[in-house]
Amino acid sequence: DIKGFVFDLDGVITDTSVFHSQAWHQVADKVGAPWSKELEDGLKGISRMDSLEMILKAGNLSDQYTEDQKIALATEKNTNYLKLVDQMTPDNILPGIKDFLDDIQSHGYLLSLASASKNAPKVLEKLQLTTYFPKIVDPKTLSKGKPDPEIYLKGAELINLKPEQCIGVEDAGAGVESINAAGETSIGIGDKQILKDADINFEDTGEMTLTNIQKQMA
Ligand code: B16
Ligand code: MG
Repeated sequence: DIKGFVFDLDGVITDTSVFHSQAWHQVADKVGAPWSKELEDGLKGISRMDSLEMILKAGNLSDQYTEDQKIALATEKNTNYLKLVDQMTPDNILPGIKDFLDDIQSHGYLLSLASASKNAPKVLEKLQLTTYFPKIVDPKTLSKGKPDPEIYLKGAELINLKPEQCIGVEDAGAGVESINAAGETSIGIGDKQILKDADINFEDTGEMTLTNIQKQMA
């Protein structure tokens, strides 16, 4: 029986995935790495330093930068990203999410957050959703990022549930892989081609309701 939900943040609860992409695109242009839809999708759910590495690799530039220069590039990206986050309000919550959170909470499901983002607490604050997520996996404690199962296993552990009692919700291919490897039921939101391994697919957040989930699990 399902007793809890482990949520991704960027791209599921809010539209920050667009801000991440925008800020990374600037870095790619600066270093002269090619930007593509595949790269953009592949970066979703990937940690900050791993994302930078993917961008540099796309331009065969990985060995052109020292460790310190890489940290400087990642820091610059984060500064640009945080400027966008600073403008955020509860209007940046994706359609239907607030109602869905209220609905699952009133049905007694437990909730935790499995975001790769070190900025997750700040983003939740801007969205005024902090009270829904007393349990947040701290990405600093992870030895491996998505697609490794660690983050979704910790998300279940934080609410004292077994993975099979949890549904994980993701917008990223790497995230769906992580949920599946953790042994949870996966919901993929967005492009069905990219999220083909998800147990349940929704085109957008507005379609994600308890009734629609139950229909797809039957
Ligand atoms: P930060 P999620 C991920 O968050 C984003 O999808 C990804 O684009 C970003 O690089 C990563 O967080 C790290 O974020 O630089 O803020 O620590 O989708 O797992 O909520
Ligand atoms: Mg995401």
